[in-house]
This record gives sequence, C-alpha cells and structure tokens, in this order.
Amino acid sequence: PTLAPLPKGFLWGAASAAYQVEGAWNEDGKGVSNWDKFVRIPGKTFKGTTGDIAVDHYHRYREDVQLMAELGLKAYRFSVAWTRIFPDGRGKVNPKGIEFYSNLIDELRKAGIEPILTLYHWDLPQALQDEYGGWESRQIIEDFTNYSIELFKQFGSRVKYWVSLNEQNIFTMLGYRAAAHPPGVKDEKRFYQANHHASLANASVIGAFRTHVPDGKIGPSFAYSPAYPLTANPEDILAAEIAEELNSHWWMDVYAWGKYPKVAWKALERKRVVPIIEEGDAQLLEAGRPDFMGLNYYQSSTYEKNPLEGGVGQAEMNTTGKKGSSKDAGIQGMFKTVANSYLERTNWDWNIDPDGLRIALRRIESRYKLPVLISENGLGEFDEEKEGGIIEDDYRIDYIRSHVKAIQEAVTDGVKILGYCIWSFTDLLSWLNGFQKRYGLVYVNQHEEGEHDLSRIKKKSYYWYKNVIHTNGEEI
Ligand code: GCO
Repeated sequence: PTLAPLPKGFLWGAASAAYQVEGAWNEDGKGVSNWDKFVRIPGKTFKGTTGDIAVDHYHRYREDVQLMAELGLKAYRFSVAWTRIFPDGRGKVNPKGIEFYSNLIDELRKAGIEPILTLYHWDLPQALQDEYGGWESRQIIEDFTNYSIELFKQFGSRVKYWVSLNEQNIFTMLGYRAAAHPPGVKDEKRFYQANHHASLANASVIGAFRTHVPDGKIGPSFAYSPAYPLTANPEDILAAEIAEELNSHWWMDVYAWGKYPKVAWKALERKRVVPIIEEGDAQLLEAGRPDFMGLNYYQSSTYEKNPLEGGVGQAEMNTTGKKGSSKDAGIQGMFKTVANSYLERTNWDWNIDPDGLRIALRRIESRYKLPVLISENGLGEFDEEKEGGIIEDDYRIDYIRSHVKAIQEAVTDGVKILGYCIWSFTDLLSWLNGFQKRYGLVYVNQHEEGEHDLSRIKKKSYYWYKNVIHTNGEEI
C-alpha cells in the first residue's frame, strides 16, 4: 500500500545533550553538576572518560550550527546545563550562561532551524544534591520550576518547542535502582520516591509553561521500549503486560492523565515500595498534561514468565538497554527479560527493531491520544575513520532508513508525529562508554587516548540524511 506523505513542516531534526557535547565544564561561572563529580570516581566510566571537554561544542557551536545549516536540518534539540544558569541550582542567575544559550538560539534561528530546548538532561547541580539529596527531596519541585521559569522568560519568545525531563525513567532507574548513574543508589523504595518527585516537578514546570509561553509546546521525552511476550503462552503474555505497566505506563500514564496505573500500583504496594503521596499531588499531576509525548526509541523488549517469581533479583532489568545497566533487585521478579530471536543486534547488543517504533507510536496514539515528537532515535556504533577522512557508516543509514519507513507507516496508520530527531548530530560523549560508542551524523575526532584534534567530519549518513530532508522523506 502507498504510504501517506509526511506532513509539511515535519521537523527533521537531530539532538544532543549539554553534558555530552559542551565541555567547558568549569568556564564562565558554570557550577559543578552531579556528573562533573560522578565521573571523577574511579571505575565509573570507560577509561575514566569525563565530559570536561566532551566535543567542545561550547566553543565550537558556530561551526556546528553551520554544519546543521548545510545539512538542511529543520530542528535541533539541545539541553541547557542547569549549572550554567544557576551555578548552585538556585539564587543568582549567571549572565554568561544565559548568553551562551541565547547566542546558540539566535544562530539556529538565523539558519532557519527550529530550536527544541530540553530543560533537564541529567546534569543536576551538585549543590542541590549536597544540600537536600536532589530528587529525593520535594524541594526539587520548587527549584526546578524556578530554573525553568527563568528559561521561559529568557527564551520563550524565540523557542517554541520544549522538552521538560529527558528519560525520567532512565535517570531514576540508573541513579536510584541500579547505582550506575549518580547518585549511585540501589534502593527500590528510594527509587520510586525520587521518581514521584520528578513527576511532580515535571508537572509543575508544564503548569508554569502555560502562563509564560502560552503559544509554545512542551512535553517530556520518555524512553519507551514496547514490551512483547516471548510466546503465545498466556503466562508470557501476562508477564509482558506486567512489564509494560511497570516499565512504561508507570510514567506515561502519569504524564498523560496524572495517574499511576492501578494494577501496577497494587503490585508495588504489596512489595511496599509505592511512593508517599501528599495532599495536592494528584491535582498537581493532573494539571501537567503535555502537548506531546516525546519518544526516545532505540529498541523493543521481550519478556517471559519468570519461573522463580516471588524470588528476589533473578530478572534482568529492562532499561532501554544502556550497557552497564544492571540486574534488577526484585520488582521485575514478576517477569524475565529475554532475547528476541527474530531481531538482529548491534555491536552494543541492542536489538534493531523498526517495527517496534511503529508499534510504540501506535500504542501511544491509542492509549493517550497525544501527538508524538520522536525526540531520539539512532544507532550507537564503533565508527572508523578511513584514509582521507571518510566514514562509511552504511549500517547507520540502514538503521535510520528503516526507522523513517516505520514513521511513514505509523503516519499512514493515523498517528500524529511532529518530528524526528536523530540521536545525535555530532558524535558525543556516551555517559558510561566514552567516545567509542558513536551516534553522530558528523564524526568528531575525539578519543579517550591518543591524538585528537576535535575536528568535525561529515559521515556518509550526513549526506544521505540531507537528501531525505530535502525530499521530505520521499527518497530514503
Ligand atoms: C549513551 C546513551 C545516551 C543516550 C541519551 C539519552 O550511550 O550514553 O545512549 O547517548 O541515548 O543521553 O537521552
């Protein structure tokens, strides 16, 4: 069947995050973030890599925007480092921080590129962690809201697309359940409580957005990995349903409706890990309905019944599969994550499943009736620079092509999709994997060791994507 054309004005984009690209970690009055601190703990990251320099976007943003313009990019998603705006998380604004993002936004707009601003992509001011435990305190709601309002006021007239929290499910799981990210905690109860505060902060910011940027659009970016049952055995089907509830609806229902899924709530109540809900929380959550669901899609997840159900810690945790993520400590004893033999896998052991993107989009449409902004999708691989500065990443082209096709199918199915941001524009620092895992359309000569001059080289995928944008997806 013929596929419906993508809407005019479709936001063909690419994305990044402050900590992963900027560098300049202690310049121009920037405060210390939780990541600045965490990466200095021996053994936490690949070869001890840090984002101190990252890919030096802070100093090279003009060159980077120039490359975006040449590509014909319609949108660029980036995040603001909270510590550049409020070095200690709150208090006095740092004018140099405002200046940097203001210049970046102007540069993008001059090039006809729509800025998509992410308020929080994991780099929390360390001062707030030290003072009151960051996301574990309800004080974070007020501080995150005030920081966001400052950005709404500064940039609201020039930026119309905003992402509130990036992958709340991942930063809370890896930070509080798997101890792989800061603050390095492994505790179910604390995880659910910190996550509840993050949901409240998210809703509070969306509420404030309505007053400050009435003509803008805002939503969270959720790392959704749709759940499949391994077989038609009803026990596997049930396991996949429970996984979908606990790993996805637990967040997306709260975003869309301000309510936790009831069946999952009951299950967690029995395990005594549900968060404490205070008076007024329900109203706050309900007032935080987003304009779109931001979807970060990398792969699907397959489940079977856990034969040891009721035991503790046997099942593997489902995140979007971040390497170095971890074993679960009990909740997912209700199901077991397994490999899907129908799907190929990347060198980082993530499955490649473009149909999963279509399924994810269809499920969001059916359940939440919200438009979707695909805020991340892409392929992390080892790229090799050949003689003469050539990077032939045909595997990335194949990956993106199949996912663009899935988007076209989903549009044909009736899903409303605002845009598609490839993760990532340039190569960038992988939080835990250094510079060996590359996602960019543009190669950056940056390595953990050896010579690196941070020069930018367009990959084969860059040229390919240029034509995709130019033909609005007709030639893929
Ligand atoms: C990595 C990860 C990241 C994430 C992104 C999530 O390797 O560090 O894949 O790049 O995809 O930060 O929003």
